[in-house]
Amino acid sequence: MSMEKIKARLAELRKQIQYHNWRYYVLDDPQIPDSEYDALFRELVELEEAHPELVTADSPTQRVGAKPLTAFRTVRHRIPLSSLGNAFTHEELLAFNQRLQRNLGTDTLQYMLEPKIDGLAVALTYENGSFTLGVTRGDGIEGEDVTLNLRTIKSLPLKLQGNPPEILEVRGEVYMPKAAFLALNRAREEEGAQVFANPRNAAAGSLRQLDPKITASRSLNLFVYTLAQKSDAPLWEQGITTQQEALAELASYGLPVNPHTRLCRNIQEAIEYCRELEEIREELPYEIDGAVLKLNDLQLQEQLGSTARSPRWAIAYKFPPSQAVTKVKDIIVQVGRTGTITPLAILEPTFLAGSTISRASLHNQDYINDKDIRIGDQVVIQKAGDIIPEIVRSLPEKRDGSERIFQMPSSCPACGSELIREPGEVAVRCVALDCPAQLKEGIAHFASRDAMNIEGLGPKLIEQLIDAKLVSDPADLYFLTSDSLLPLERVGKILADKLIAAIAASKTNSLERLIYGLGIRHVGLEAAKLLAAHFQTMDRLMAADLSQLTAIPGIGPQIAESIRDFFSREQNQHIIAKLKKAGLNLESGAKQTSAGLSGLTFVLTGTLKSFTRSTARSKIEELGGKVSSSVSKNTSYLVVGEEPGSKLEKAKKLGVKILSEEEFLQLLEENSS
Ligand code: 3BD
Repeated sequence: MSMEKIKARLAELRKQIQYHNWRYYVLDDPQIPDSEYDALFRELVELEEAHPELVTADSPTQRVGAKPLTAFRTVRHRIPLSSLGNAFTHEELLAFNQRLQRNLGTDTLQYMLEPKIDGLAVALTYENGSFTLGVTRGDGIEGEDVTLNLRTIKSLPLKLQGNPPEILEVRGEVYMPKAAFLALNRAREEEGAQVFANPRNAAAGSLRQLDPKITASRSLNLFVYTLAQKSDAPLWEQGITTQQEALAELASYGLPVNPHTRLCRNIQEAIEYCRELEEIREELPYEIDGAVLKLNDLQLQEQLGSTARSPRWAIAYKFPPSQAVTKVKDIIVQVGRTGTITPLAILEPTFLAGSTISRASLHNQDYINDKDIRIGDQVVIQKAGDIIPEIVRSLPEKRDGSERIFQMPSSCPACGSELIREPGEVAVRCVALDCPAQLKEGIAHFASRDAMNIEGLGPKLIEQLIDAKLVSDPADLYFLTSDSLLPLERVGKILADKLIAAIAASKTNSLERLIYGLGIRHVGLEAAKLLAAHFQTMDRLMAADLSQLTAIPGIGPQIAESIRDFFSREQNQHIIAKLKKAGLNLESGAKQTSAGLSGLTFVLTGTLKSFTRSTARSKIEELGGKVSSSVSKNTSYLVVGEEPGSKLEKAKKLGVKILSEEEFLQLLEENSS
């Protein structure tokens, strides 16, 4: 074959494959059998292999890049991405319409309706018809460059059809189809990996992979809904005067536009269509959580403009929570950190509004009695705010006599001590000071992210530590040695060293983290911050009386009472004394927050033993320092972990000070008390 012929054949094959991709992935209406498509694709691959110099970036063979990225680049959006106001009832939609009619002085407003895809917003740029940039929404101002991952989405054309302009920017939603989500979670469960809570999280996790090969294996899909920019002139000067025409234009380029969009001539039609969409919601192969109403006329859109956050001409109608019927297989009780005993319904796993529900809190005996929920009952479930599963009501008419009435136990399921119900409270609690279940929850809370953030100290390990009697309060953690951990099952030298290092690193945490970590009833993160800022030291907090506590704005009598109660217990005073002895930071104050590391810029390289990059970063930032990703002459310190990268060389060349992990820990310690 002559070179001319080869080029012509390549062009022809690419064009045909692009066309059939579009028929298959965008229109869902293939024109040729898979075998024929495969033959075309194979021919293209072979011809490109024989002539690698003729491979183009927008060739259909080039969806999955060769090597993984090391990080995503941050990109500023040329045109920011807005947010969207919400409506939860039809009345709110009528009010929205009235507001627009009043503002525009007309009573004939048409709306374009689109299903609201429960995915992730992205901005796509095409230059001269080729896909060149794809960025996540991020905060609307800046996002991450996920071009390589988006290229793996089969319905996303690498090359546009028709006569695309020099620059085209479109926005849309990346999502994971329900079936792909269920299959992915099934596979992850088998591998023992963490399952995703819903398709949206799965889509986010898949789009955030540094290796496009992983993204490619995740069956992501896409719908576009905004023509943000076509060349430089306003759209209506280019013959596009409505959202409907904009969507048609997008479709004409071969981009995937949702087939369930509809023009409604007035708000009544729009509301009716919202109802229809809700009816077909379950049958759709992807999750939608509502409908988006957009004023169809682009010039009227322009006239209305936007508030600081969102356009005045559009609104998202959110479906009311969807419900399902399932069976209560069992009711168990859990012991919380403060000894509260909560009953929990174990349900026949059911897929509802984006995730599989297998348990729902029943709160207390009164709640169970009021709703007459029995073990074995069929019940109606829904997700409150679309997140927290709850039982709406039981279906007594479905009973067959085998159901059992549940009664809260009179003794603690973990330690056997008698449970009490304080006057005026619905909750039943275990007040045993040495209840292992409470201790376990208490330590887990102490180690949690917002508290002392001890990495690697998960529920399993905590249980082992308590069972082995190595730990009977949080302060005991700081007296553990690597050797004392070795007898524990599945704990080797490396893990033990890592854990001890992570525990030691937490000694320098801020006072507010420690106060929060103590798990004083009613003292959340906010209250802990107030207390640390006000008292500055643990000693002063411990000595404070009720009136001193309630004098702080934001600390009410209930919190104050609870703090007094906590510190009046001898056992807790003993724990604080042990923490002091272990050398924990028990002070806050100006020195720590402002001076500390302020003015210093750190760069991290290699793997740190004591914590992950993000924890190291937050520690530096907590002390007022900055973290940068690249070494320059302005870098104050390069912190070097194991297997450092090229940054080490660069730092040496520039004469930047280099810190080992140990030196870095020491620096943190010195600057935090
Ligand atoms: C959809 C804004 C406007 C162009 C602003 C009117 C808020 C996510 O199917 N139209 C749609 C969908 C989302 C949209 C707009 N049309 N904005 C739209 C949208 N058919 N989901 N969104 N977004 C996209 C957001 N995302 C994350 C955090 C905050 N806001």
